[in-house]
Formats: sequence, C-alpha cells, structure tokens
Amino acid sequence: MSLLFHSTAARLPVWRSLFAADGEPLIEGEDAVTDPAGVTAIACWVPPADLSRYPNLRAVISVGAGVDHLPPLPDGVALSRTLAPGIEAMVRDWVVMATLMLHRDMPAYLEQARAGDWCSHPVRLASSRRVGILGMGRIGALAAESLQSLGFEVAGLSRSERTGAVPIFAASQIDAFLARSDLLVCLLPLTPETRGILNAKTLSALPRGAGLIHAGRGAHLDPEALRAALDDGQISAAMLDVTDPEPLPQGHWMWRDPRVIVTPHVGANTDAAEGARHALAVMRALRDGTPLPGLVDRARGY
Ligand code: NDP
Ligand code: OXD
Repeated sequence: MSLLFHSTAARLPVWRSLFAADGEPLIEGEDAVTDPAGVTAIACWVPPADLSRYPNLRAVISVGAGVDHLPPLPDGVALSRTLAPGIEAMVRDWVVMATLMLHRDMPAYLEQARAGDWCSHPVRLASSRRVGILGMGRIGALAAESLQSLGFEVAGLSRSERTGAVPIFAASQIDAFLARSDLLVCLLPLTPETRGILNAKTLSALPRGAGLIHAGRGAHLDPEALRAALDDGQISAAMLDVTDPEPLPQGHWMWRDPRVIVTPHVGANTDAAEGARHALAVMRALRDGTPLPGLVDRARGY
C-alpha cells in the first residue's frame, strides 16, 4: 500500500522526509514504480495518462484546492482535494489585497502614475462599501471574516442555505445578493452550474460602477461580457487571478486594459509540507477505513 508522488519535483525532498518520518512508503515518480499493484493513491495536479496501469488504485489526491482540472477517474477511485490552512490563508490574502486595491482606486492610480498625473479620487470608508463573496466555502468564509474586520459590509452566497459570521444568501437568492454587492468576489469552484456565472446578466445585476475580484477559475468569467461592462461603466475595474486559458495569451486585451489587473494564478501555491501532510492523512484514512479528508462529491463537482 503506497502513495505515488506525481507532482512538482521541487516538492519531493519535503515529501520524502515527512513520509520517512511517518514510516509511510513513497514512490518517487512513475519511473520508480516496480509493482503497479502496490500503488494505492496518487498525489498529482494532473494524473498519469494511463491509470489502468494501477489495478489497486483507491484515491487520487489533487495537490491543490480545486479539482476541475482533473479528468474523470475510474469507478471506485476516490478524489481528495488538498485541505491546507496555508492555501486558504494565501487566497484570503490575495482577495483582501485585491479588494483594497479596488476600494482605494489603485487601477486608476497605477495608470495615473505612469503618466505622472497627480489627481485624487474621493476616499471612501470601507463601511460604505458592500462586498459580496460568491462561494462561502473554506476560503470564502475566511476572506469574509478578514474583510469584515476591515470594516466592509460583507455578505456571501453559497449553493445551500447556510449561516456564518456574515449574512449568507442561497443560490436561489442570487439576484438580491448581486444587487447589494459593490465589490463582487468570486471564490467558487468550477462546476457545470458555475461555469460562465460571471456573464452579462450577472454583471448587469450589480450596482453601477461595481468592482470584480476573481480568484475562482477562468471559465467562470465571460471576458467579452466584462469588456462590455467596463466600456459601459457598469463595472469600474477588475482584479483577476485566473483566466481561461492560462497562461493568458500575450497581447490579450485584459493585459493591456488599465481597468483590469491580471495576476498569473498566484492566489495560492500549495506549500510542500502542507501538501505532504494532507497526503499522509489520506493514506491513514485509507488504511483505517475512515472518511477521506478532502473527499470530493463527484455529483456536486466540488
Ligand atoms: P469549498 O468547496 O470549501 O467552497 C465552495 C463554495 O462554493 C461553497 O460555499 C459552495 O456552497 C459554493 N458553491 C458551489 N457551487 C455553487 C453554486 N452553484 N452556487 C452558489 N454557490 C456555490 O471551496 P474552497 O473555498 O476551498 O475553494 C473555492 C475555489 O477557490 C476552488 O474550487 C478554486 O476554484 C479556487 N481556488 C483558487 C486558488 C487560486 O490560486 N486562485 C487557490 C485555491 C482555490 P455550499 O457551501 O452550499 O456547498
Ligand atoms: C488550487 C489552485 O486549486 O491553485 O489550489 O488554484
């Protein structure tokens, strides 16, 4: 019963030492597999092309929080996403930074700085700005807490009815949620239901001049709808950490438009030790027959 490491080589030394400390066998890449029947789990971003090589495979572990990039897995193979406080804190930090940047008109100031243009815009209290967080899961809830502590009026939206530290709208109440979101933050998983959710209809349901902060997945957003909303003044500016495709092609209008700031999917980068600890927890659960940490519900898609 072993885990096959199929992730970034730079993470391997840390995984090696944590697995050794736990007495848990680690196969250091497909080339090191001597007995495919001994592979019980694979930790990867993208799995090896031929999973039928591993007849006793029971779990694939995504070395990240999202799972939308993974192909369908064979029946009987569970999917676990990495649960790590570090991932959640990193994305929370990016969202707080991006929210403050839009709240304090940084896209406009960055453009003015290039032109040496000393011109101020009205400064508003955070408490006068309503932030709406699409996706109140592990990351959304953490971001909500931080933004609320900065004084923003925060609400969230989740698929099911929930309660939390801030008001949470259910998916069926999306219109009311959008209508009160001066700054819209997307922290949704990409599923058939959420693909394209940032479209002309949803952007037009926001208060006029709203800002968009997007750290979910590129395919949530229709870029042409964003461009039209920016040109029309419906959206004032956007901060995007995710695009479709990634990398965003050179010369794409979103790189050049001063109202849009793109970062290259750097909201989080799984810390090697945290990833290894999650994988060790999955191996323990497989041995003990207990529920897998980070188990993805295939029907929901997250
Ligand atoms: P969770 O699974 O913990 O939370 C997902 C949230 O989205 C839940 O609140 C869920 O509702 C809600 N949701 C799902 N579908 C819908 C829907 N159709 N309508 C409304 N709400 C919906 O995920 P995380 O918080 O851990 O991560 C969220 C996403 O963040 C990841 O899937 C990934 O896309 C992105 N991410 C981006 C990173 C980056 O570097 N930019 C890094 C890490 C993650 P409910 O509570 O009812 O289940
Ligand atoms: C993740 C990501 O899902 O990097 O962890 O986006």
